[in-house]
Amino acid sequence: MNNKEVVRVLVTIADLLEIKGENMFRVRSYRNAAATIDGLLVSLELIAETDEDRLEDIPGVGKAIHGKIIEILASGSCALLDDLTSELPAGLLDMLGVSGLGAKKVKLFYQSLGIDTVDDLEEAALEGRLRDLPKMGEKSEQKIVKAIERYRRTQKSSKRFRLDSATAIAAEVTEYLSGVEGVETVEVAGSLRRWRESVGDIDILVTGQDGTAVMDAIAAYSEVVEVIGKGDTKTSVLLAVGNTRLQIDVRFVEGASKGAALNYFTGSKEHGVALRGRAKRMGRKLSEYGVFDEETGSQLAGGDEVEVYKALGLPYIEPELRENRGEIEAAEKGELPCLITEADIRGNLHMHTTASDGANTIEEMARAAIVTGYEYIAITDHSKASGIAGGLDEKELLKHINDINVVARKLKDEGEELIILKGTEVDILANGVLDYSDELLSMLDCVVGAVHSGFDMEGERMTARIIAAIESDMLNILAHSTGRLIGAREPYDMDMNAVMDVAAEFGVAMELNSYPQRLDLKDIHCRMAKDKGLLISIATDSHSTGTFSNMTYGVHTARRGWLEKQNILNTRALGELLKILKKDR
Ligand code: DGT
Ligand code: CA
Ligand code: CA
Repeated sequence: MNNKEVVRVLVTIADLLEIKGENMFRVRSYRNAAATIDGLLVSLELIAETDEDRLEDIPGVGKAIHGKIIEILASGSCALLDDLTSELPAGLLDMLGVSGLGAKKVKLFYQSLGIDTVDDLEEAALEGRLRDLPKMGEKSEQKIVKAIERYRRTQKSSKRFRLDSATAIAAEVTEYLSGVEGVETVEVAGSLRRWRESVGDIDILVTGQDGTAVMDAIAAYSEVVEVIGKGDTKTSVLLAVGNTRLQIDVRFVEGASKGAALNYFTGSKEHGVALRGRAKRMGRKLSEYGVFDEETGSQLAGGDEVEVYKALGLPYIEPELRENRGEIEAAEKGELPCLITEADIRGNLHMHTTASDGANTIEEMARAAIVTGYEYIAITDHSKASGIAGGLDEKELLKHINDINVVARKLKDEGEELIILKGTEVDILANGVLDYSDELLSMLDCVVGAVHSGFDMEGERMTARIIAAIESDMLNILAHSTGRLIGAREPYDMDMNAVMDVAAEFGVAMELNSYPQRLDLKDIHCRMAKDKGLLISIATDSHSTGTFSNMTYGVHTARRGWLEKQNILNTRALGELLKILKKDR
């Protein structure tokens, strides 16, 4: 249960209570709680895991709703919502999904005309039966018809899936298909192979002896809830994922076409179109079966993807670059970037411990870092303004520094080589001032700064706020700098170009946060940072030892942003890193 899902449940409760005609005071308390949680940057789930009582610190959330939140976090719903949904017609919830229709309008249509489905509402609007209701008219009827059309369209265009859940599901399906008799290779293609931040569906390419057996196998896969289409070489199925559906397209080709098919189905579509245009200009034809000489029809390549590019006069282009953003031109000139790999990563400069909102101690995080193979880490707990995240006040920070030293000494005595940097994730307050004094910040090795409040600030003010923080010259790294949560929260309004220019001037690195719901900086911003000569810190922002593995999402996003080893702060050897972090301090 992420915060957004909790918010959704609370808003639904408020809407249904209002439609039912409950006391407005009660309705409002649910709405207020939802709004507050929507603005939080810390994960309620994580707080609940470590210390449930801390949930009571959420400002403006009373005891009754506090109990509901715990219930929602534990079960995904709560008894009150279950009662409301069984009491009221299910179609009212669909009506609330039509944009422009809030609880007030839905209540009006339901109470006065008995309308309780989107279809009924559309009919009533088309027949002019809504216009005589209070505060309604012909114009508002037309608006509702339009909104319902839009609603139907978005219902159809299926939801996009986060990279981590798609990756996990693809791994299971791949393993399953690999076990089918006669199967030789199973490979993920499509946007997932390009490591896009979200994927529409999962594309899988299979080679082997018997295509029919593969098609039968995927249709019979235990997680499948619907077979959309099934042919000799292509089958599409839907899997149930939570309360939504994820499509899997499985294609079977002969080994002799594998490279070309992989190339075709990896996309992107735009990259494929550009490649086929290039082939044509060379008197060749590129299809999912191979590269062919247009005149003689003889096959020049097909089984191997590297050979496919070669037959088009190009070096191999990594999947992450295939977005038709200049990669073909760069390949032509021999100027493709030498992309960063996970093996280049030496450390991790953003993580939390039980001192603030993490689930593990300094020592546990350090030992997990040793297992991961890191040479250095920075412990960066929250500052005091992030009260809900257990942020440290000045006194607590001093003690924390001492605690880090104690762990560092203990590990050193054991012969471990991990270096633990003392850091903070300091809040950038609404006026751009950092949440600790310069004197205190100077005692730290690594100062990560971030915005944790006031996300709805107007663009010019937000830009000025972040620039002021950079100009304090106390920051080393600007963390998750747009605040977006993929599929859940829009980035805040900010002039990225201006912020990066100032960051370059003050030697501040930008973070690429590896949490699959953040991936912030995103690909095009990484590339912008590279062009401006900024360094990027690819960090996991871990709140527990289990999430160091998210580094892979950060690294692949960096690759989508054309980043190379030298563009990344945490590929540097310790000595060089420390020099960069010290600036002139
Ligand atoms: P997604 O699923 O929306 O995240 O994005 P993709 O890139 O995985 O797109 P998808 O699943 O529709 O198709 C997979 C690949 O197949 C796509 O990247 C390129 C190729 N492809 C699909 N449809 C077309 C098409 O109409 N024209 C061309 N040239 N290629 C296509
Ligand atoms: Ca796809
Ligand atoms: Ca597809």
